[in-house]
Amino acid sequence: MAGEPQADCLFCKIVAGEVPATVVRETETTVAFRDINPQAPTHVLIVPRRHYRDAGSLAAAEPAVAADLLTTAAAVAAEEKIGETGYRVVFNTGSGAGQTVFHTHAHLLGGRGLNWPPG
Ligand code: DGP
Repeated sequence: MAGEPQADCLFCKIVAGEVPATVVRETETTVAFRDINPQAPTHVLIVPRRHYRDAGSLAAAEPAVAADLLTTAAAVAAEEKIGETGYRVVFNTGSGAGQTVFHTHAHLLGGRGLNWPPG
């Protein structure tokens, strides 16, 4: 059921502490941890504690938590001191857009120049 932990979900397991991750920030509704395969000097994933498959599903069910993801991303960006040079927050949605883990997550990328448009 949407919102409930999924037994086969990697990010549910990270949220539960069952799979190790380098956690950089936790709030009541979100967990932020370093990506295992970083694409920039700062590459942090921000996930809701509750399970939704993508950003749109989360926003429809719990809009305040969707906003919390962005607030947490901004807080991590400030801690990592990437705010001045700029950073990117990305929600890959669907396998065609590169989504491989179907638990909502924002990618926070920064610490290097970022090209536009993305690939
Ligand atoms: P996406 O492709 O948008 O679904 O992003 C999934 C990201 O998750 C990808 O950048 C790699 C990261 N990732 C996959 N497995 C693990 C893991 O076990 N630990 C951590 N920290 N990140 C992972």
